Amino acid sequence: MMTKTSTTSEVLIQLEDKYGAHNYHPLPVVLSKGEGVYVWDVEGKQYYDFLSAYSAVNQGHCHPRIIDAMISQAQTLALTSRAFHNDKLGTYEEYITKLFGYDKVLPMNTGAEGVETAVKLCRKWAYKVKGVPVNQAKIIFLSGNFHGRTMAAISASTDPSSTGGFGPFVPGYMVIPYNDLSALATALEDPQVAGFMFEPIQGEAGVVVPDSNYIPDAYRMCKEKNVLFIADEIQTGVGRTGKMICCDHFGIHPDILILGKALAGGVYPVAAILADDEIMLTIKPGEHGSTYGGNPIACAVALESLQVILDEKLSENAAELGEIFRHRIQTELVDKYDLAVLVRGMGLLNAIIVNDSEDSKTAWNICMELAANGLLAKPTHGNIIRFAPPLVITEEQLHDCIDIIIRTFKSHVKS
Ligand code: IF1
Repeated sequence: MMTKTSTTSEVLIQLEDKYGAHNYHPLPVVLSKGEGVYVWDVEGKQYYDFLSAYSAVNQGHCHPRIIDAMISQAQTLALTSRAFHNDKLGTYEEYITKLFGYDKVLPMNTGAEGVETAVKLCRKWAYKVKGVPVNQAKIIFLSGNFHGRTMAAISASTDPSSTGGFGPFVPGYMVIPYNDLSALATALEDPQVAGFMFEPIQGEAGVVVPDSNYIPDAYRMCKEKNVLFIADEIQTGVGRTGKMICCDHFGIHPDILILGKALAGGVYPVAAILADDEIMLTIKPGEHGSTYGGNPIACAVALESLQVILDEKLSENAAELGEIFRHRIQTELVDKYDLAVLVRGMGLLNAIIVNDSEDSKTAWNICMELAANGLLAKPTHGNIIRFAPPLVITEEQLHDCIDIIIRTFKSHVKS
């Protein structure tokens, strides 16, 4: 046996372990460089990135146009606060509202703040427009949801690791089973319900896709009860599922749309809450905001990030390559090897379900082997692996990646 020498990676991992809070358990890979679909670790090993920072890096790592936009804005004017106007905000606001078809946008920074904002906006609308008695508004959420880490977000969570030890929670929430229209019908009987917030595909739950009629039927039912249809497209939006937003697959226009992550191409925290005037204008000056929200760098970066999605036809690429991914994984892996039970997803947001229990280490072990073979992916639960490469991936690169995935699963079968 060779004596193990301490690598740069090990030293850096130990540093994080000693001085950083222990709120994560990452794969033991230390990345120091990224470009397009690739990242490199400190030892110089190259990987395909099949997590894309949880879909923040749809445009690929360090996209030159987005980086240029950020650098030139950073060198000119970075932050003014919203106490003053800035010369980038209005242009960006016009662009994003026209692109997604809304009257107004409210800019924030992180996804969780976007969710908080949507909750506040929905409640304000409930009291000012719908006529719900003060402090009585309720919002419906779905079991298995993930909306972020703040109190408003975790108060909706059904995952004990998100909620355990963090109570008391925000009141006024109803959580009903996912993909269950009769549960929704029952919940909507309550006249104090003001909103229905959902992820079109549940990411953390394991890339769970609802029945094809669920989103359109849920929308219609919410409309009948004058309940706001609030789509958290922080992960599914901006091209990831093969359309600009996932709701586009169903021809549905949410009352409130929350975007984040890839809205800024993975270089800056930018979130957007979009709604029409009847909803958005219920919040008056001084009633909501943030120091960094709508800052000039954020506006320049988000504008460029959206234009890159359109110019490079990244939604279309996600749709086409997603079909190839699921078809090859289905026919060459799932149909042939017991270890892979199922492949599911839309566009380039996909998951493979592994034949083992939720609390097993199998998905983690396969991800370790994938990393050794040059592909980074992340388990969600012990038996589900998410595959979400940057949308700039080419067909040739995707085939190379599918080969790696199939080869890794096969060799795991043998071990
Ligand atoms: C972490 C998951 C992904 C999100 C949706 C809001 C937010 C997220 C639909 C909050 C964030 C990330 C955050 C990351 C893990 C993660 C994640 F596995 F936990 F579920 F992506 F799939 N709505 N999701 O997916 O956005 O405040 O983070 O900007 O470690 O918490 P944020």
